[in-house]
Amino acid sequence: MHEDAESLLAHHPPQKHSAWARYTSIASKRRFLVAVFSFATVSFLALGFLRSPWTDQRSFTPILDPQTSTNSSTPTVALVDPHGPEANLIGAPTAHFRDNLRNDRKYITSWISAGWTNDVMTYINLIYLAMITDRIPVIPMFTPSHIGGAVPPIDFGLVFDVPRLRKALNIPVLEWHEVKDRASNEVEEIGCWNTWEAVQKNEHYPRRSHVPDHLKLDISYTKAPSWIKTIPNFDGDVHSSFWALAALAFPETRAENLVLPLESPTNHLLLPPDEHMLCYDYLYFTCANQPYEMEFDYSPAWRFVGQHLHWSPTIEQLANQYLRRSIGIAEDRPTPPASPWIAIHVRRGDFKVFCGEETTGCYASLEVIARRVEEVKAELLQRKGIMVEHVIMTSDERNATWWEEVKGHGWYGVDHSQTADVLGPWYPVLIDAAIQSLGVGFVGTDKSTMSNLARRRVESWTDGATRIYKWGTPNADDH
Ligand SMILES: Nc1nc2c(ncn2[C@@H]2O[C@H](COP(=O)(O)OP(=O)(O)O)[C@@H](O)[C@H]2O)c(=O)[nH]1
Ligand SMILES: *[C@@H]1O[C@H](CO)[C@@H](O)[C@H](O)[C@H]1NC(C)=O
Ligand SMILES: *[C@@H]1O[C@H](CO)[C@@H](O)[C@H](O)[C@H]1NC(C)=O
Ligand SMILES: [Mg+2]
Repeated sequence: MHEDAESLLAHHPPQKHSAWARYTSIASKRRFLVAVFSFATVSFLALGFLRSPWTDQRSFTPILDPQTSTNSSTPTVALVDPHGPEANLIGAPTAHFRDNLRNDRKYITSWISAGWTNDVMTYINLIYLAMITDRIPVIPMFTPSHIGGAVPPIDFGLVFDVPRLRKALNIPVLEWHEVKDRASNEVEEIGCWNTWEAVQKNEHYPRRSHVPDHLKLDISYTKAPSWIKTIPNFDGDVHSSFWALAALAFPETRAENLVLPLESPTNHLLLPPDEHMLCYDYLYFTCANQPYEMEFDYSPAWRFVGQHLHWSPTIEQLANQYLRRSIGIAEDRPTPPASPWIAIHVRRGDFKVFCGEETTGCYASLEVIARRVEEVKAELLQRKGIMVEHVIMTSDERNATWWEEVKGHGWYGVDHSQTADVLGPWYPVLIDAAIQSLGVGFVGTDKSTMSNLARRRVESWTDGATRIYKWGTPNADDH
């Protein structure tokens, strides 16, 4: 047992009727059931009835869809994606998620809890952790943050092209609404790992998220061991390591690290971390080698997952339409290849908090940003022979005078005056994020994850030229 468990036991010696005693009795019942189940599985395997779930999932062979092959006179072969819901769930979404999980598959999930881009990165981390643990990622919805807390959630698959992702990664990828019926009011209990309390000392609870409320999950959390922390005993950082979290996904390390869980808030149950639908409270602060790793070229989460996460056709079409409208070409015509464009992202809004005492010279001036724009243009001309014709500004700045100055530089803005009313409050940010990533170059704001992901996309998708400008003091970007 890990030292945390020992010290916990020392402070709470097991007694009859204690929470620990109840917990160990639940855990041993579960172990008994697991033993029976494993015996059944082993005998099944021995008889050769069960193929390894991975042999048929890893190869991309078409499967005959039984529903469409019933007409024997016309042997229609429907292509069922072996990495999609049909091949990896029992059937249509069910009222209880457990009723839809296949016994020959293992799943993994997690929640989000920050700005939208941070949440995108968190789901990228979830999918990467799924890859190294050989589990199927089940991705929840996006919940709102900067766009207003009352805005309804939006599906991951509405924003990103999930079928394309599955094909690129060659693994199954599922969304929660495919597993559990969105309309279900059934509250379900589940045990999850609490990583947040293992990596920081200020908040004495697992990371908070609205996702479990939407999914109607009543979670009993088990505190993860402190050795998941990337920089041991360092209070200044809260990252955990992918492979430390992965170790907890396997039975031996899991068993060695079970400690008394927290009661689930609704039904007051104590549950060990689920082995079928493995779950962690929060994966934003997760890295392989160093904190905030997605800013670095080698980031495995970016290289193996993030770069393959493309916009859904809907979002990409909207971005192109808004872009054409902003440049002033007919919306239904393709962007002429002869008119290459680059995007800028100026992140302001709540970034004011980083300014502290610095008021007037904190945010970079447009002149400072223009230097980086010129660098990007020069690099594109020199390296690729591309003449940039249009510069598109995206920003959360609302000051109309500032936007006038943007136009004064000959740069275009994106007109979102109708977007939220016509399409919904999610769309200004989704369209802007797509526009930022689809040009031949990009200039973004230091410290912004939204800028960083745009930079990485432009680099990965078109080998484009990118710059990130620094800010915070009047001379921050002088170099
Ligand atoms: N529409 C729009 N919204 C933005 C822009 N920049 C920032 N925002 C809003 O501010 C949020 C910033 O949070 P996040 O996405 O986590 O990025 P970060 O805070 O810059 O790291 C975004 O999700 C948007 O809601 C922009 O250029 N356009
Ligand atoms: C079955 O195949 C026949 C012959 O092609 C066709 O006429 C019929 O409509 C099909 N029935 C169904 C239910 O698809
Ligand atoms: C708006 O922007 C202009 C130009 O950048 C600036 O001079 C002015 O102080 C800003 N107004 C506010 C209220 O921040
Ligand atoms: Mg953020």
